[in-house]
Amino acid sequence: MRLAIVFLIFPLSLAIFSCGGAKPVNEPVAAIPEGHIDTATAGSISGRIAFIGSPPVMPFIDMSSNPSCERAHKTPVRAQTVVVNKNGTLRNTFVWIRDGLAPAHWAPPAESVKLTQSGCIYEPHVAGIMVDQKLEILNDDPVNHNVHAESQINQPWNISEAPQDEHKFRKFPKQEVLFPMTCSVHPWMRSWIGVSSHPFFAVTGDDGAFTLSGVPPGTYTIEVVHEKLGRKEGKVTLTASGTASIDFTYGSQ
Ligand SMILES: [Cu+2]
Repeated sequence: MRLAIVFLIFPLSLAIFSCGGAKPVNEPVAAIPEGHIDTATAGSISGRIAFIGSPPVMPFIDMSSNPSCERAHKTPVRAQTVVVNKNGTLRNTFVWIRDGLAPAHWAPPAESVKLTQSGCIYEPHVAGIMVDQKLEILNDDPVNHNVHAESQINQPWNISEAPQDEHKFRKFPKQEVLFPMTCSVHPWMRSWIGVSSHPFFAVTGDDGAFTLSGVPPGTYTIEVVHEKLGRKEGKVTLTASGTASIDFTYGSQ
C-alpha cells in the first residue's frame, strides 16, 4: 500500500515542478536606480514657444455672481486660456522630456509647489510638480473655495477651503501631464497641473522660453502641452556637457 502511494505521488510532483519551465524563485530582479544629476556630463535643453498670427482676445471673467471675488480686482480680469506675450511667444505651456530618459526613480524635492487662490483666481495658472512632491494649497480669499483635481491617472479629489484656511497639502503618486484643477464654487476658476516622474520640465512665462538643466546626454522627445492649443513634440540630441535647442510654433502657419 505504502509503495503504491509513493508511485502515485512521485510522478505527480514531477509534473508539478516541471510545469511551464518554472524559474528559480530567487532570481534577482533588476532594480531601478535612483536618479541623480551627474554634473560632469549633464547639459541643458532650451527653446522658445512661438505664437504666429493674431493673438486671440480672451473674454473678461464674469464674477458678478460673487461680489467678494469681484471686489478683489480693481479692473476686470481676462481669462488666461491663451496668453500670447508681447514678444510673440506663448505663456503657460508645460514643456518636458516625455521620452528618452533611462529608467530611474527621481526623489521629489522637499520644497512644496504652491497653488494659491487669490481674488478667486488660481495662481499659478499652470504648474509643474514631481510625483510625490507636496502641492501646498492656500486660500487668500474671504470666501469658500473647493479645489477639485480633475486627474484621470491619479485618483481625483475634491477638498473645501474656508476663508484664510490652514494650508492643505496633497501629493500625486503617478505621472500625468496635464489635468485641470477647478473650483466647484466658482466655475471660472481653472488651473492646470503637470505631474512628472523626473525633474526635467518647465512652464513658460512672459518670455515664452524654457531651459531644462542638468539633463544627461541622450536623445529625447520633448513635448509641449498647452491647455487649449494642444500638444506638440520634437526630438533633440544632447551631447555630454552640451547645450541643445528646440523651438515650437503654435498659431496659424
Ligand atoms: Cu473658488
